[in-house]
Amino acid sequence: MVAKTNFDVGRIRDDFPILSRQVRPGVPLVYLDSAATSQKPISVIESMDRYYREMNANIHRGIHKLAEEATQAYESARQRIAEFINAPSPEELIFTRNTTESINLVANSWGRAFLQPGDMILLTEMEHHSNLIPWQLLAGQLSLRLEFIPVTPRGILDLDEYQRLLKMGPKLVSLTHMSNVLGTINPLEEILPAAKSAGALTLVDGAQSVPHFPIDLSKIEADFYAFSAHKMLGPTGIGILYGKRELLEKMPPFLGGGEMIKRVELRSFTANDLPHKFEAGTPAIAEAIGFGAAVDYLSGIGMEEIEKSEKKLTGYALERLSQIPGLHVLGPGIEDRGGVVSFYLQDIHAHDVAQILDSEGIAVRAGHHCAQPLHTKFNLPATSRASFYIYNTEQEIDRLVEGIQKVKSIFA
Ligand code: C6P
Repeated sequence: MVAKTNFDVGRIRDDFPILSRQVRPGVPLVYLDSAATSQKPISVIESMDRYYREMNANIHRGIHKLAEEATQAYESARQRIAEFINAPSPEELIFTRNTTESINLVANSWGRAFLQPGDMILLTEMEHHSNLIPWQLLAGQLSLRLEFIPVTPRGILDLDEYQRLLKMGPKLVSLTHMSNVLGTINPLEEILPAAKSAGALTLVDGAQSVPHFPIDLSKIEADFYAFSAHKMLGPTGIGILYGKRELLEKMPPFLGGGEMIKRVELRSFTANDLPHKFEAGTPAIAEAIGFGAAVDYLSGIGMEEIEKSEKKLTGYALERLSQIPGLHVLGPGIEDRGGVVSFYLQDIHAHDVAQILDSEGIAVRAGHHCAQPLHTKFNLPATSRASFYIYNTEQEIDRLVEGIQKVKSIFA
């Protein structure tokens, strides 16, 4: 049988109108900031436009035709996203605003209901602030204890230390699947079963993983899994919290209001069934529909193909960047990482690097990337970061390398 591949970067690029724009006259865009947010294909933009033009109505409430169509489109998106990550059922997927809100939901609902003073939450040193601050807030309010799996100088988790920390009996292990700074893909197949054996629940921050490689929740034994649409070709303002049904059933609602109730009296209410129990108020309907279109687009290409092509591109970037004297890349080798490459140049501030690259039309991120403790650990105030997605090419990496050479020549 001839191997079938839908991966044709030229064709893919044609689906993203923004990629053909110039940043300034004569300076074409090289977008290397997809870890911050990805660009959107026409199919996603059109799906939201169609909703507003043809079926705009509130959902789950009306009995008229438009309300019926809008509800169907919204729930069909949930169904397709559930299939995309092979979740047991769509009712275990809660629409939130983003990964940050998904984690805050768990901290505030599960955390407040089930944690006691002195209980321990185990995080890692490579977490994004979204998986740090909600726990710091809760720890302050409930007198919890926070511990951290250390990151080694190579940029991977110290799993021996993890085993030792597990003996302290954490109630929850919450960690990122892929670091937004180091690119490290954490070995969940080792980490999650060990947490379960130690009696801890697990939460995985999938903001940087779901967009880039296949996620199969029937194999990943996570109790909670969070991600955002906007990093995987979808719109901003919508994300997912997956939670195991038996946990979500036991958790109290996070926000109160319309939609999350079955019956209300003046002094009490009965919560709605899953997933509506956690979706108070009018949701982001157009955004959910756009999210559905985004997973359709990714599935049309195939997540295995996407993973393969990003590995190749990242390998190329690592090789080219390693040839630049004075440039240091953070994180492990290609075997343990995804398409995020943070780097620094000796004696040149990351913001200067990003600014000069921008003058060449190259969009990278500079700063601590919302992972300040990790930068402090590596003794760096900031790094520059190039991050890749399905529409990037080796020619764009070459432009990045030329841009960095220009930075060096200016500061020489
Ligand atoms: N990281 C970056 O440039 P939200 O903003 O809620 O959609 O995603 C938060 C988040 C959580 N975890 C990880 C690992 C992330 O990378 C992010 C978002 C962006 O790296 C914006 S700060």
